[in-house]
Amino acid sequence: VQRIEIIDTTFRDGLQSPIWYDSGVYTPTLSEKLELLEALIALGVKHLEFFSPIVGTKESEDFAEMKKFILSHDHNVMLHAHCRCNEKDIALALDAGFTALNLYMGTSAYSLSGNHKKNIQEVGTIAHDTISNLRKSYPHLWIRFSGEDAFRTDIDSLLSVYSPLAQYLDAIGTPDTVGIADPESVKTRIQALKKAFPTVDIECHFHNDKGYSLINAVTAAVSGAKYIDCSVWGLAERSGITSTTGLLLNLYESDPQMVAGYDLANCYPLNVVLATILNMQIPITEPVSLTNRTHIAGVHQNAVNNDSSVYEAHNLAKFGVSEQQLILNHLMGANTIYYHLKEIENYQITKDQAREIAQEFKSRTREINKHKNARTLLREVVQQYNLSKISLPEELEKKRLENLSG
Ligand code: HCA
Repeated sequence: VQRIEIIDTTFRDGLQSPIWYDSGVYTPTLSEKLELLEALIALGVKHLEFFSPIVGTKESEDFAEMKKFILSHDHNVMLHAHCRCNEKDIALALDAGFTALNLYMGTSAYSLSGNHKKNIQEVGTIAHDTISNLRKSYPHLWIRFSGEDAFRTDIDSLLSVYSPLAQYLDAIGTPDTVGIADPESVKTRIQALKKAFPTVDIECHFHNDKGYSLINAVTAAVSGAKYIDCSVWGLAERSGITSTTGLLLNLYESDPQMVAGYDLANCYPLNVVLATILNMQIPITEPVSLTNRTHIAGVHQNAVNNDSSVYEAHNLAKFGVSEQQLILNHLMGANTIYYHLKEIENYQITKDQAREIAQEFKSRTREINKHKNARTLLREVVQQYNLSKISLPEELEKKRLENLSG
C-alpha cells in the first residue's frame, strides 16, 4: 500500500468555482491565499497546482509570492502548473519556476470537435513532439499528460495517444472532466492503464456532477492510482471535485498507510480557514465538519453525552474536529477565533474584533494551565468586548448539541 499524493488544486480549479461569486468574495486576496497555503502545508500536502502564467498577470504575480512563501516553509512541495500542451505556454511556466507540469489536451469526441478542432492523430502527434522535446531539455522535470475528458474517450483512442508518450512521463492523467464516471468504470479504467503502463504513475481528477467525486477518488486510490486531484471543500468548476479532507478521512478508514505523513489533525482547521474567507459555514456535505458532530434529537443527544460513538462512527477528533484542536492549534489565528466565536459560541462578531481578540489571546496563552484551559481564557478575553450573542430562544439553544470533546 502506497501513500496517496494529493495534488491540491484549490488555487487553480478551486478558483474556477462559482462559490466565489455566490458568496460575493469573487476572488481571495493574496493574504487569504497565503493563509490557505499555510494550512495546506501544515496538513502535509506536497503537491500544489496553480494556473499557468498565460492565464493572466494577477495570477502569475500571486504565484510568484506564493512560491516564495511555500518554499520558505517546505522545500519539498512540488509546484504544478496546469498547462496547455504547447511550447509557448510551457516556456512561460518554466520561466515562472514551476517544478511540475500538468499538460493536457482534449481527447474525447466532444473536445475534438467543440474545443480545439483537431483529430485524435493530430493530438497524438502534437503531444508526442512537444513532450519528447521537453524531456530532452529537462530530464528531471515532473511531467504529466492528460487527455481532457478522458472518461468520454474510448480506451483505444486514449492508449493511441498515451503509448508513444509514456516513456517521457512521470504520470498519466485520466480526468473525469464532466463527472460521468462511477466506481465500476473507474476501476476498469485504472486497471487498463496500469496494464498498459506498469511503470508510470496514474493521476486522477474527478468532477462531482453526479455527487460521485469522492467515491470515485477512493476507488481510484484503492485500485492503484497514486495521485488524486483535490481541493479544499472540493471547490472547482460547477459542483466541484473531490474534497481534500474528505478524501483523507476515507483513505484513512480504508488503510492508514495511504495517508502516512499527513497531519490529519489539521484537516478541520483547513476547512475553517476557507469558511472564514468565504464567510460561510463549512458545507453540510463535508465529512470533516462540526456538522458531523452536531446532534439535534433528544435521544441522540442523551446517547452522545453517554458515549459519542453511538451516533459518531468516525473519529472526527483525529481530524481536528475537537475543542483542543480548534482553539489550541498552532495555526490558530484570527480566522479560527472568528469561526469559533461565531459558529460555535453564537457571538455577533466582526473579523476586526476577532483579530484583536486573537492578538490578546495569543499574548496571554502562558496563563493556560491545568486550572485554566484555553476555552476559559478565550472566554475571559471575549468578556471585555461586550459582544452580543445571536439571540436564539433558550429552548431552541438546547436543541443543538455540538460535540467538540475528544
Ligand atoms: C480544466 C479541465 C480539467 C483539467 C483536469 C486536469 C478537467 O478545467 O481545464 O488537468 O487534470 O476536469 O479535465 O479540470
